[in-house]
Amino acid sequence: MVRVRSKKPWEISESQVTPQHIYMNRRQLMAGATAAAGLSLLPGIARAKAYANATKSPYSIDEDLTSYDDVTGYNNFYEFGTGKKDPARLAHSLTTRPWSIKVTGECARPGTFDLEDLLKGKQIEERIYRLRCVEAWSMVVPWNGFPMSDLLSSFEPTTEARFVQFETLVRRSEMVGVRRGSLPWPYVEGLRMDEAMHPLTLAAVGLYGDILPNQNGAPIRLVVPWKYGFKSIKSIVGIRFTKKMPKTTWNEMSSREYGFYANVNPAVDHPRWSQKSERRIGDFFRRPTLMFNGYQESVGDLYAGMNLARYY
Ligand SMILES: Nc1nc2c(c(=O)[nH]1)N[C@H]1C(S)=C(S)[C@@H](COP(=O)(O)O)O[C@H]1N2
Ligand SMILES: [Mo]
Repeated sequence: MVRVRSKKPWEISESQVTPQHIYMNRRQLMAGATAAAGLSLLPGIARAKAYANATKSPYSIDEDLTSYDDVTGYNNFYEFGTGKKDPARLAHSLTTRPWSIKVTGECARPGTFDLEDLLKGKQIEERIYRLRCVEAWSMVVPWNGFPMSDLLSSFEPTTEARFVQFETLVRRSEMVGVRRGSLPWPYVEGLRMDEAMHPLTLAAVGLYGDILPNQNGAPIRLVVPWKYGFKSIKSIVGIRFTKKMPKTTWNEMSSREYGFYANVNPAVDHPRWSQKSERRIGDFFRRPTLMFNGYQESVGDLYAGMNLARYY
């Protein structure tokens, strides 16, 4: 398959990489827009992008990026509605500062941790990863974050910790989808410890060089690029180290359709549709889906000898 070499993020023009609200703001100001009273009094004109200087990660893939508008406009985040456009419309109501994460279970240093403290001194990387949804669409996103293993190891999980569960915030007053029902809240997800500690597993705090938009799981979410998107839980407030395989939302909803492992696998179909191909958002044609979403070389060993049709 011939692939056109894709542009590196730093070769893309500013209008493409700058989150739109900032870009618009800058443009308006450059045009000397004075209509909005007070706008010209904003200190420092446009806020600098939070992760503009993130180090480029060697774990990045070299593929065309999905546009900022698609990454932030076509989402799954049921706390803000079940439609793909709902989160972009409705997630602005979420307050993401201050933010804390409660860490419990099989670890030597449980406690409640302030996000600012957790981020202190962290080297933020840019990693271009695919996100592939179980509904057979995919995106290529320049995430900003750091290895989840960094965060997890700071709590000193014990040898009893075989799995880790993640939990999303539930705040009815700010989450219209929570008020409507549709899923049992909180949204929970989990990984086996070796999956969680794998260097590809990312604690994401930004995308396209800036902080995460609310609809993408602000202020901190998981990204597990070789698994279906539902594993990549958003707006995390709880982490629990467990001996036993933890409960996960979609597996509880329909275990026949959504397994705990949820590794991207073109050979194992969803009971209601094929997983052999996918449509990259922005493309017209479908493309063949790759084993482990193309990360086989990195993660294949984690599943050596496992029957992946049984442990889907
Ligand atoms: N808390 C929470 N996390 C979630 C979801 C959700 O509904 N609630 N949806 C999941 C699904 S199904 C997908 S495909 C991805 C989508 O991430 P994106 O909107 O950043 O592309 O988020 C996952 N994380
Ligand atoms: Mo998904």
